[in-house]
Formats: sequence, C-alpha cells, structure tokens
Amino acid sequence: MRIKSLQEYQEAYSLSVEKPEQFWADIANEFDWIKPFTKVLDWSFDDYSVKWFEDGQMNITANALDRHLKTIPDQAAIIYEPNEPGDEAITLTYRELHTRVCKFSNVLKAQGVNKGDRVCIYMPMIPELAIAVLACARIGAIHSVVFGGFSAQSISDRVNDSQCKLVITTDGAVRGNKTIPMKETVDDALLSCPCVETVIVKIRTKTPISMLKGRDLWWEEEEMQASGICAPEAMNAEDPLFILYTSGSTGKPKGVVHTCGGYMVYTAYTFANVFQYNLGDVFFCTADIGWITGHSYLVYGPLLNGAISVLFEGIPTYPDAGRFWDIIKRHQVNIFYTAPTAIRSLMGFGDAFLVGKDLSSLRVLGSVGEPINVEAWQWYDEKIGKGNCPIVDTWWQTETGGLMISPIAGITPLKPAFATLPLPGVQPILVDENGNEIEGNGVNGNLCIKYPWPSIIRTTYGDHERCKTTYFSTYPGLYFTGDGCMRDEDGYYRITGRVDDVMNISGHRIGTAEVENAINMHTGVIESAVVGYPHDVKGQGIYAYVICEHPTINDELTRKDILATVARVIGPIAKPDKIQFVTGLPKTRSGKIMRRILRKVAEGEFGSLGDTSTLLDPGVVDSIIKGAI
Ligand code: 7RM
Repeated sequence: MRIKSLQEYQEAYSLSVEKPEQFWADIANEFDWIKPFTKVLDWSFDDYSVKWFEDGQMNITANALDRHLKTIPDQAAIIYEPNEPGDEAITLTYRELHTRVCKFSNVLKAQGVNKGDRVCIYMPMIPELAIAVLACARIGAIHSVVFGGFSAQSISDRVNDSQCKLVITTDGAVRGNKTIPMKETVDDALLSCPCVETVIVKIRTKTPISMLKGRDLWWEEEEMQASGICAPEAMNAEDPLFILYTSGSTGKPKGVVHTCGGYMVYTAYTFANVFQYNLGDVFFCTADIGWITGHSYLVYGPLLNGAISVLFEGIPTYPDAGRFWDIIKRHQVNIFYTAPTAIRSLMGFGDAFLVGKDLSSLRVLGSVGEPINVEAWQWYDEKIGKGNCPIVDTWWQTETGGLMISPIAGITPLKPAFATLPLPGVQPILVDENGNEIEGNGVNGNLCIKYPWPSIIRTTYGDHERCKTTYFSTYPGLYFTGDGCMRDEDGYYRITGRVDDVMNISGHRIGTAEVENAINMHTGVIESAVVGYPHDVKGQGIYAYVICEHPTINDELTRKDILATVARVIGPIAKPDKIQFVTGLPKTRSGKIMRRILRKVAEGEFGSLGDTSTLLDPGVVDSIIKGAI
C-alpha cells in the first residue's frame, strides 16, 4: 500500500482508474476483517448510493488498537500536550489506550448505549475526547462530535437532529489564559433536548457545576468500576461510524455520515502515503478533533497506522507565538500538519519567536483547510522547513472523509499554493456552469469528482434527499465539491476557493445563511446579507450588511449586541468582522440579493460592480458604497 516513487504513484493511479475494485480490495485486505468482504463496490451517482466492501464485517478500533498490541504495545499512541506549557505531557501507549477505550466502552454499554445509537461528544482537546470517540466506534455507537467552541443552541440543534441519547462533556475547558464553561453550555442545550437520557462529565478544570440526579454521571467514577475488557462489535462495512455536522450554502448545518469500512481503508491509506509515515515518527496535527481533520488525521488515520499522534489542548499563541515550535522540539515532531491561517498568524509575529527554536526533527510539513497563499507557503518552507521539508498542501472536505488532491511527501514535485495531483482513486473533473467538462490544461472550472472513493459521504443524516440535491444534482452524474479550481499547463490542480455561499473563516466552514439567520434573530433587525471578504490572517473575514427597523441610537453598541447574538446562536467563530448598517440591499426584481455586488463592496472594489441594471433600485448601491467601512 506504500508508494515509494513517482513512478509507483503513476502506476497506482492508473490501476485505481482502470481497475478500481481490484485496487481498493488489495488495500482493504491489509486490514483485519471479522468477516471478509466478497463485494467491493456498488454505486450510482444518479440515484445516489455508494457501498464499499458491503458484506464485510470489521471494527475500526480492532484495526486501530488491538492489531498493534501484538507488535507495538508499549509504543506511544497519543501524546497529550496540555494547555499549560509547564504541565507534564501525558503519553498513552497502545496498550494503555486500548484498556481505557475498553473501559469506557463498558461505561457506555452500562448506560444502555447500543449499536446504532447516537452519542454527542462536546469536549476540549484532552485524551478522553479521543477515548470517547474510539469507545463509541468499538461498541458500534455513532459518534457526533460537536466542536467545543459551538454554542448551546448549536449543540441542541445537532443533538436533536440525530436524536442522541447520551452526551459526553467536561466541567470546563482551558484554552490559552481563558477558562471556558462546557457542562453549563451542555445544560443550556439540553433544556430543549428530550432525547438525552444521560450526560457523562469528565473533570478538567474543577469548575463548580450542576449535576442532575438521575441524568448526570462522573466519568472518573464510572471508569473506575468498568472492566478493561470489551470485545469489538462486529460492524458491517456500511454501518455508520460517525456523523459530523458541516455548513452548506443553505439552511442549518447537515450531518455528514461516514461508514466504517471505507472510511477506515481510505484514511489509513492516505495518511501512510501522503505524509510518508514511518513507524516511530511523531505526527502533530494541530486541528481540533471537532473538525474532520482531527477525526481523520489526529485519531483514525494515525492510529490505524500504529503512529504516534500529538494531541495539543491549547492555542498557537499561548504562552507566546513560539508554542508550536516548542512542542515540536519537546516531542521531536517529525511531521507537522496545520492550517494556513495559523501559519499566517504566526508569520505576523515576526521571526523573534523562532530564534533559538530547534526544528531539526521536522521532515514533512502539511497544510489544510483553505487555499495557502504563496507568501505563507514560502515562509513555512523557509522558516519552519528550513528548505528541507516537502509541504503537502492537502485539499479535501468533511464530505470526502480523507485527503483527495495532494502531493505525496518527497515524491510529487511541488509548486507553491498547488494541491498538485489527485491521489490514487480520485478522479477529478472540471466543468463549466452548464456542467460541460472542461478538458485540457491551463483551464479553470468548478471542481467535481466523477467516481466514488471509499470514504465518500454516504448520506446526510435523516435526509437523504438533501444529500442528493446538495452534492449530486448541480451536475448530474457528478459529485460537486462547491470549489472552484484551476488546472495549469502541467495538469496540476490549484483550488481557488468556494463558488457557493459557504465562507472559509480561518479554515472553518460557515454558511452565509447561517450567520444571516443568527443576525436576524437580533431585536430590531429587519434583514441582513452576509458575504466573505479577503482577510490577511483568517483567509476570509465575515462582512454583514444589516437593515434595522429604526436608526440605531448607538451604532457601536448595536454592533456589539449583534456580535453577542451571533456568538450565542452559533458560537464566537461566526462573529462578523465588519457590520455595516444599510437602509436597503441590492435586490433583483425577483427579490434575490445580488451578493456579487456586496462582495465587491466588501472587497473595497467600488469601481467594477458590473451590470446593476437588473436591480429593483440601483440607487441602493450608491448608498451602500457611501456607507462602506
Ligand atoms: C479538510 C477541511 C472544506 C473546504 C473545501 C475548500 C477548503 C480545504 C484546502 C481547501 C484550498 C486546500 N474540510 N479547503 N483544504 N482549499 N486548499 N488545501 O477543511 O469541510 O471543513 O472544508 O475547505 O474550500 O471545500 S471542511
């Protein structure tokens, strides 16, 4: 399964296109199956359905944990680096992680959690977050991790959508010099979640919290009583493994469903190859487990490969902007995987925080989450990689489950800001607005994928129609990514950003409609329109145009109030960077907001607004330009 040269990549790629079933069956057979599969793939992108290894049975934790007990029981699986740099790091070996996962599996079982039940996990970046995820997978419960920065409202929306019966959380969290409530937020959320029977609370901050008799349990007490032996549940390859909510261009976030077998095969394969992981290497992915990157490349991909994975609780700027570099030295990190927004932010602090930092353990660097600009790429290459570490710019999505277009470290010749070439099994195609394929090189288009790979989204939880219309109806017969893309003269791919109403704020996906709905909940707001605009550090910032009932008495205060409303409804990450009060929005005769114009104004480009003649009231544009900030 390991690609070792450009020629091997090309051979693997050709085989994956010509004989995809043979290609993936060979890779899948390297794993432990409880019952081997006989069918490899069944699919249709027209009436969307995909099944990989359908009649096989397995358990992803048997492959991520038990399999390594024979060979590397005493090797580190997870190295936990706490928020406080002075606190001791904690290493969990494969044997220890296995025991703790088994214990917590038994805790969940004792609470009546069965195969197929949904469990919501709302926790900070501590080892118990990974343990909770793996325990669910071991007993066949479907985990739904909700990022610890989301609001009570967001938790209850997600818990209700998938009808979770149990929630796992902590008393509080620490991030940098802040203490953040967790259980209190869960308590608020659960006021409107009758489906939840049990809450398990791990102590992290010793924050006083309310513990409801008959519902709330302490993690420590339950774990102490549990046995450390728990056989992995036999899962069909197509049984759901997890739900992860992600934002789209309309409505509330949707629950992306991934299944056990295909997700296991694909995350393990891409991890090993793209990062060229060698046994004993220390891998540090800075993403939170609350996002897909954390699921696939902090937990599952690394553990499936018997890797050493660093789990960091804090933030890149605490106690100062040298924290990542200190962690790299402290744990002798060989492979470092982070987001362009972090790179740009640290670059902004200047070289002072790099002085005296020993980064010589590094061998491979990775980037994910948003397009990386050339300056950031070069800074990363020179200052962090010392010109010696290949940078893998990995393009993929929550829906793709794993890396899709990416260099293979040290093998694919690089070009700054290019995700380069599709990985084996991935068949990208560029199409124009009408869905016609744009062939040849030196072209731009909308990025689609024309053939299934093992970890493609299976459905959106509880609403298969939504999955079909969102991904498979824009261009019939193709999976539409929502991204624009160019293919240069060498056939290299460069992702240019979303072409739909999804923003990418510091690598976090947020829908414009979601932010508008939150703003519209604020008293006195009649209507709003939200667009993304270029932001030096975040990649994109959020720009909101807001119409209020009356002129506000104090614009500054109303702005702050609106921010508070958005933070309460969605979470602090969705707070607009700019709010402009307007008296009207540019609408067409049919009532559609012309976002193109609002985007231009937000970018500060007032001269080239294009055709505004179809607007109901073209005068609105002038007044918006006058008030632009
Ligand atoms: C992994 C993740 C997905 C969206 C995707 C793109 C953007 C991600 C890159 C990128 C350019 C990259 N999942 N994106 N990686 N754009 N180059 N290497 O981020 O579901 O949260 O976001 O992120 O727009 O559609 S996600």
